[in-house]
Amino acid sequence: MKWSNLGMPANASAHGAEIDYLMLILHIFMFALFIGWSLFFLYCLVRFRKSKNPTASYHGVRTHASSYLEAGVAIFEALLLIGFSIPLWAKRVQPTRDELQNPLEIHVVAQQFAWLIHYPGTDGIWGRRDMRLIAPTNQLGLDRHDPAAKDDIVSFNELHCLIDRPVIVHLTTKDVVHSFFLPAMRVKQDIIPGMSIPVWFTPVKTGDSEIACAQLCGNGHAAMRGYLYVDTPEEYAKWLKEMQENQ
Ligand SMILES: [Cu+2]
Repeated sequence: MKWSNLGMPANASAHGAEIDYLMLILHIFMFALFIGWSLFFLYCLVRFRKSKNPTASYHGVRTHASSYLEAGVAIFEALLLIGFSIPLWAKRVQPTRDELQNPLEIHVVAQQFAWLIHYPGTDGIWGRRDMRLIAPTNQLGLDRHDPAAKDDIVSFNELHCLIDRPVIVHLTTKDVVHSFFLPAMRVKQDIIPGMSIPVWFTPVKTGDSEIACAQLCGNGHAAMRGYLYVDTPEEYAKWLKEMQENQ
């Protein structure tokens, strides 16, 4: 673990280094702000101490300097938001065609307190899901009578993907708000009831890492832990075969 990772596990995604860089810059700026405001605070303690200021000032400042300063700060922050943050966010959520060559698409359904992971199988079509079919043995409510569902794979807390192949995860929830967090991939996205929200990343290192829920979603929140496996093509094929036999 590098100090510049700020406590995060080693990055394993193509875009992660940029996120880490941004986080580092943000922390440096925050540290500079902290030092600046602390010095200002100390200055005020000395400058306006009681012994030198026995009576309060009832008129306060007589110039508009502070108003102009505040307007300047507001304009600067608006420029940062419009000129920097929004384009950066657009770049993150709207991948280019090159970035998403032949993506692996997966549905992840969050529930209290687990991750249900639904692969469309060889036909590439997700089978029908119906909440009336939800049962202890079918937590996803997958309709196995639907022809598209015949080859579907449902995995519990285990997400397998392939090295160097972009992944799009479509996030939904069965109950409350959860947040899909892949620390090693530098991906975190809230999951909102009634919405399907996509996130994407390209894994560049094989190995396993954690899937965490990053929204306090109930008393079992801390146990809502899954595993992300970045496989070689051989490992992935082997896992798929095992899963197909056990569905
Ligand atoms: Cu949760």
